[in-house]
Amino acid sequence: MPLSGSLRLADAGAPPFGAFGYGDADAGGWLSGVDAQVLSPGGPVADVWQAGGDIAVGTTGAAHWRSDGQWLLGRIDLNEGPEARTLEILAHRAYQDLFQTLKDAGCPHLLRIWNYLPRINADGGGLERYRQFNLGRQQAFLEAGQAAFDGAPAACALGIRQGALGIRFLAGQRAPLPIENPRQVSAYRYPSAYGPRAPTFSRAALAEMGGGDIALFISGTASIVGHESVHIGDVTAQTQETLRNLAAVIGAARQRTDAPFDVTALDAVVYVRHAADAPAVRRVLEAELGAESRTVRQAVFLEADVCRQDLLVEIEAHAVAPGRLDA
Ligand code: 3EB
Repeated sequence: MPLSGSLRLADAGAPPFGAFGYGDADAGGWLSGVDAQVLSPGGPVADVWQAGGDIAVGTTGAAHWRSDGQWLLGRIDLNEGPEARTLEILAHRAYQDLFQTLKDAGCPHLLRIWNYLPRINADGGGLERYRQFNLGRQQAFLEAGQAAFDGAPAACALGIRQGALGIRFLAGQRAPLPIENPRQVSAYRYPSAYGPRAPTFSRAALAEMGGGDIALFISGTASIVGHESVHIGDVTAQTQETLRNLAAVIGAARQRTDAPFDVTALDAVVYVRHAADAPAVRRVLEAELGAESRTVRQAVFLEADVCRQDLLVEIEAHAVAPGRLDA
C-alpha cells in the first residue's frame, strides 16, 4: 500500500499508521512527540503517516516500532547515565537497536531519521556532545554495514533542553535515492575540524511511495556554504542562506525525478535557537516564499538548538508529489 505523510494539527484523530508529534512530549496518543516549545500559532502539530494493511507493533532493544510489512516507523528514547562519553555510548546503542529493528521487521532501507539530543552543544568531557553523538552513530553504521558516507539516509539533528536522546525513523522496502547539495560539502565529508567523525547523513533522499507518488525528504538545512557556517549572528541572512540551500537541494532532486517539488510547497519544520528570532525568520519565509505558500502556512516553528553553536536556524522538510524516479 502507498505511504503518505503530512503535517497537521495534533488533534486530527487517531493515526492509521503512525505519527511524530512536535511540541508535546506525548502528543495525545501519537506515536511520539518532540519535547520542544512550539512558536507557531497553531500549537502542537503531528507529522501523520498513512499506510494500509495490518500493522504489526514490535520492540527491539530500546526501539519501539510499527510496520505494515512495507513501511516502518520507529522511535528510540534513551536516558543517560552519569558516566563520561555517555552520548557516544548511547548513540552507538541506539543505532545498533535501530539497525536490528530493520532486520527484525524486514524493512531494510532507511528513508529518514530525526535525532533529538539533550544539550547538544554542551561539553561532554573534552568533546562537544554533538561530536560525541557523531562518534557513536558513525561507529554503529560501520559495524552494521550501513552506508555511512555516500548513500547515508536523510536526517536532522537538533538539540532539546532536557530528557532522553530521542531518535525517530522511517524505513521501507526499497533504497531511496540520496541527493546532495552542490553548494555544500557533503556532511559525511566534513573536515575533522567539525569533530573526529563526520555526521552520517545525506542532504536529501527521494523515495517511491507507491500509488505513483515520490517523496522528497530534505535533511536539516542551515546557513552553511561549502563546509562553513556563514552570516554569524545574523538570523535574517542565515534564513535567506538556508532558503538558497533548500532551493539548491530541490534543484538537485529535480534532476532525478519529474515530481514537481518546489520550495514553496513543503511540509517544513523550522527550528530556531532563540524564540525571540522566530518573527524575523517568519518574515524572511513570507518575503521569499509568500505568506500564503504551503511552506509558510504549514510550517511548525520550534525552539531548539542547532548542531553548530554559530547556527541560529535550521529547516527540514518533506513533500510528496506524483512522479517517477530518474524520469
Ligand atoms: C549541517 O548541515 C547542519 O547530524 O544528522 C543537519 C542535518 C545537521 C543532519 C545530523 C546535522 C545532521 O551540518 C546540521
